[in-house]
Amino acid sequence: MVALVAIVAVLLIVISAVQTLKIAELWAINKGKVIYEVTKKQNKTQALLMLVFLVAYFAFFAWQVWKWGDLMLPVSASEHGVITDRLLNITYAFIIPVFVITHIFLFWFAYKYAYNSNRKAVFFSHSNKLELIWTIIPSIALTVLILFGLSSWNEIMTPVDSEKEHVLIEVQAQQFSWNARYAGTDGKLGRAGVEFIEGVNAMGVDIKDENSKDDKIVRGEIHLPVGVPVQFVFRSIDVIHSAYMPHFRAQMNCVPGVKTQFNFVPTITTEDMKKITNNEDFNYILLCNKICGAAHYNMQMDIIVESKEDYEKWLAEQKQFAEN
Ligand SMILES: [Cu+2]
Repeated sequence: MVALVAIVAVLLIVISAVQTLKIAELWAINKGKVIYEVTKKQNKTQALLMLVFLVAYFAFFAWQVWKWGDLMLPVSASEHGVITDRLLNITYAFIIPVFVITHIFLFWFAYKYAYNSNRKAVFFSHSNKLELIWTIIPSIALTVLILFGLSSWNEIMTPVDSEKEHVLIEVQAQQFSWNARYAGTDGKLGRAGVEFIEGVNAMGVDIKDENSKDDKIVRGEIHLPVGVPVQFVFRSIDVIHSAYMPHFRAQMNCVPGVKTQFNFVPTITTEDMKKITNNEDFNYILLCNKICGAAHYNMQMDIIVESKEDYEKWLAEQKQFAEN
């Protein structure tokens, strides 16, 4: 509320300042003072400022990279993450040179071609050659990016073959926590839905479904075996959330009434990632990446990637749904 009042106040101040300036201008024009003529000196200063801005702009850009570059994500910890990173790097390789070159031209030309009373403009209406160049080059670049993106998307989004060894986990989002359920020894998740939520059955698992009996509900953290495909199924019981696992380059919306899915193969254990990042406290996390309410910022769960043996030991310690 306070923020809203402050925004309205600032807006009103800006509007009244603009109006006052307008009145002052009209007043001056009315009195016969011509106030729109730009002097040669002003013209030169403005042109020079364009150059100053160009240099300051790139210096600020470089400073940011230097200052905060180490806050970027560490190496990808999933197989498909490597593909995603490669796609991102190829995109950067296209757009960063374009960004630098176009901005140099933009501000350099503003400086070079500042108004000069001795110069006459060239009349130049059309050039087929130029049109072809600036149509064909971006078309080729975009086609390469789109084709590469589509093939990466297909590789990433294809669900794990159910015949293949994999872990099946259902993640349920709610304001403001995550619940997870592992398919038991039958490899199947029992039916679940908001209509079955009752008391301790916070995930709304249907107790009557045979497939539910050996399912395992875990809280606080999920464990994943390294090198084994993990098939996630996402649900939400209230609003839209987004399950974001940045180190695995994975993100998927959790939508009420709809099941969404994502899969990845974890490639680096938590212990190894601690060494890679030189951070003893490192932990993989699952975050909500959709602003879903007041405690959205705190909606997270730890992910522990470990050897297959350790994972199986941990899973064996978790209670089956029927035992609860
Ligand atoms: Cu959320």
